Amino acid sequence: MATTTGIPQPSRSDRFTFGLWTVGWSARDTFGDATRDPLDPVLSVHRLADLGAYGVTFHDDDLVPFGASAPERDSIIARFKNALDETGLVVPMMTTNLFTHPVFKDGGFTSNDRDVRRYALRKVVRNIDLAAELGAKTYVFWGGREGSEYDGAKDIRAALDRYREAIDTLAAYVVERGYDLRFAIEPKPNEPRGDILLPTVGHALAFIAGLEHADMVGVNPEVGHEQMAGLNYVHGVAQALWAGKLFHLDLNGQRSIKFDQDLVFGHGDLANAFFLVDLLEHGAPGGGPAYLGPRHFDYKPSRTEDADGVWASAAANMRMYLLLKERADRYRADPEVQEAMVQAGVTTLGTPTLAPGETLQELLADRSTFEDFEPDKIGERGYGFVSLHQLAIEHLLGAR
Ligand code: GLT
Ligand code: MN
Ligand code: MN
Repeated sequence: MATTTGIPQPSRSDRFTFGLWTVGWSARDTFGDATRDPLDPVLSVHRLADLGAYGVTFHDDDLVPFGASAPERDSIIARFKNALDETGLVVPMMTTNLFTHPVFKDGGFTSNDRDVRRYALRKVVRNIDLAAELGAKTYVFWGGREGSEYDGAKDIRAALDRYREAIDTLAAYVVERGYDLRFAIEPKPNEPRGDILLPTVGHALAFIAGLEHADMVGVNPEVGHEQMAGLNYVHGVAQALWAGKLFHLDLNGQRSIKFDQDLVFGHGDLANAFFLVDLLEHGAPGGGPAYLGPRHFDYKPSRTEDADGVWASAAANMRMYLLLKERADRYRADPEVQEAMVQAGVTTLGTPTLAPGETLQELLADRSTFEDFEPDKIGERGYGFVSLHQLAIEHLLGAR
């Protein structure tokens, strides 16, 4: 919905969601103290609802402080549920904090200490029960502490065995309980560990293929995490879609290969963000949205921002997405773009290389594919990719 200022306003139907840990980050970093007070999750629910969000997501410890007693936990959850009822916000995704407490300094599922691994499973199971109760459909696993700094200190093959054991055990629990919940593994190359296991979308997909309940495990790719590895986020998301594994996603901004910035969506590589929105909104075969899940923001309001700045930055994520969606819609509808796509061959890549029913023997017998093929002549073709990209950028800049 556009206002008179031309800035689109989010509404529930846009399905924007935020982690409680995003707006709730009090901005403590490696070098400095917190610059903001902690936020009451109930306040966050109300503020996000006022801004037009659809839901919230959280780690167990974002809502219930680590070590709270059972009665404290019950009353915190009851108060939180009340806020959800008052606002109509939903909880489509939940996750576990297996990284803050010192006990997880060497990881949760893959700690060298077996007692820690057993405790990690218990912590997750308890929160999976809450996720099912709150109606979450996706349970995320971000293994930020699953990794190492020293190659001799971690047996990576054993660690992967333990990772698989944990996910298989938890998946079996979900199946046994009959919960309507799927798992999504979130890759990240490094930070906080020097090297994290399952560092990219590709690593995670390969890991998932070897799981007992592979069908219920997908990925939760984050913009900045792929970009920290120098990778193209749109490619990663596209491959996850291609594999039927894009169960959830974390939108934010990152400027090149450096520490995890968690900027507002689109405040990093804007052109990549444009093509991501284009893929999500128009990437289904034959057009239309390729991804139907929540548009989840996992960003951090920068340390420089005060309380007002927190909500302004939350709103900025949604505005960026909607602005990019508007731009992508116009890009797709532009006949010049459609013509440029034909010229570039973008549309013919969908045609199978072999004709229907054609065998390799028939290809070998087709002289036009080799004997009469003229590589020098065909090699002269220009693809016009730059012109097509220029049209995209002109749309992105609002010039068309
Ligand atoms: C953590 C991390 C995020 C993950 C969250 C899920 S928490 O802040 O930086 O990328 O998505 O555990
Ligand atoms: Mn994330
Ligand atoms: Mn991040």
